[in-house]
Amino acid sequence: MRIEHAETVVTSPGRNFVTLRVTTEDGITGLGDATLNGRELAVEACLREHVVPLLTGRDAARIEDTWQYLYRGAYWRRGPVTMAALAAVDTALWDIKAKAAGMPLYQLLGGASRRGALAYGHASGRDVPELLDSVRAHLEQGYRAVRIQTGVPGLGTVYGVASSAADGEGRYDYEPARRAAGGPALPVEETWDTRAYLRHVPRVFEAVRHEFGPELPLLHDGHHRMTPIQAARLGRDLEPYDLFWLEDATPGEDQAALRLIRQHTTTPLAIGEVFNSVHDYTTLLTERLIDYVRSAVTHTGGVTGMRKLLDFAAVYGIKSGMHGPTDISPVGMAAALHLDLAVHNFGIQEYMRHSADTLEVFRTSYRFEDGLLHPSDTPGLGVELDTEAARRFPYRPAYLPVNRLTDGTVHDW
Ligand code: CS2
Ligand code: MG
Repeated sequence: MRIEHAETVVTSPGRNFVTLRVTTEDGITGLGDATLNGRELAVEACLREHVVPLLTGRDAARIEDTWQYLYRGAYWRRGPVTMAALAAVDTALWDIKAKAAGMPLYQLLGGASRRGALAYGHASGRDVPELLDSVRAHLEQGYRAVRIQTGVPGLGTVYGVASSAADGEGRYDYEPARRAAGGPALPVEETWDTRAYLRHVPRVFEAVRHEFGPELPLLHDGHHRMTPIQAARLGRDLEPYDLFWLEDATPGEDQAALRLIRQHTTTPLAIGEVFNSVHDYTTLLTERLIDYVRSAVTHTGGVTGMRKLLDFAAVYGIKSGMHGPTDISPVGMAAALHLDLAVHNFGIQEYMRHSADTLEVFRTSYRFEDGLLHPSDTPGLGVELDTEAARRFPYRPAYLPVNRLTDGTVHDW
């Protein structure tokens, strides 16, 4: 089953996506998500200029060999751009293999280990009343776990708060990558004050628990902003509210910092959405410093890369919590769902619902019912790309925000 053609498709139905489409000589096509929010064209160029020329003529069935060929053959290995490009090739080849076998991908990964993948949505509000309404709306949409984010008194726009009410389908418009108002495409700058945040968050969770009770799984994203001792304090202060996880409590590349946090709190920890290989996790996993790995198939070398990571995590009793914001395309989401269904050490799946325009470009078959996601039994990934629709949404450069402390110092966003 030789690869006859491979091409990148850049489209922007409300936000930018890069997709790789691979076609074999017998006309089977496979898709791979190569979206790296704010740096999309770097991955697209890596694919178009350096990777695609190596694919034509290769046997599409030799997935592991192609993964190793592109990973080791690049010489300059790892990193978000290289691993997103590799992910797109790998995912497309798994899509092709499953289509050729006439099976949904999860069947090739060992079959279903559960009925469906527990999903969590993004409840948010500029203040607590708005947040409580958002939690209610997510429960009405069928979510059985929700992430909790709010504004911080005294600060302007901060990470994680949807900018508008839900649309007719209950989808919230939250896309962090945007342009500064008017002028050239420059990152929007936000202001941050960790001490104000640390004072505020426990009150938020007290209000949510008071309103919704002790059972509802609640998650929170610290988004890389705290020092280890600040994260330790927040983890301890949130223990009465029994979180499902506290995510990105500190910038995860300082893996040893998690030792300090672990010493002070039993709040479960999740890290890894900005990681791109199993090597980013070595200390975190072998010392059991986290409870969930946050990587996405799209950023971690594809289905092959993600499976290697999850099998390594399973040895230490650590579960998956795959990244699933709207800047992971429906192709990347579908790939995650096939792994979610098959692996034993599944934890939870982030599921921000894509916009109507996005779903016009990417025709999906995965389902969200009774709080669970299922990839469907369509052969392959179960997603097709409508190139006509894709053409209607030309690329528009957009950057993720830059965060600054109140004194102007650049901080983690
Ligand atoms: C966030 C992401 O979903 C999450 O947990 O950390 O929304 C993240 O901010 C975006 O993926 C950045 O593009
Ligand atoms: Mg996050």
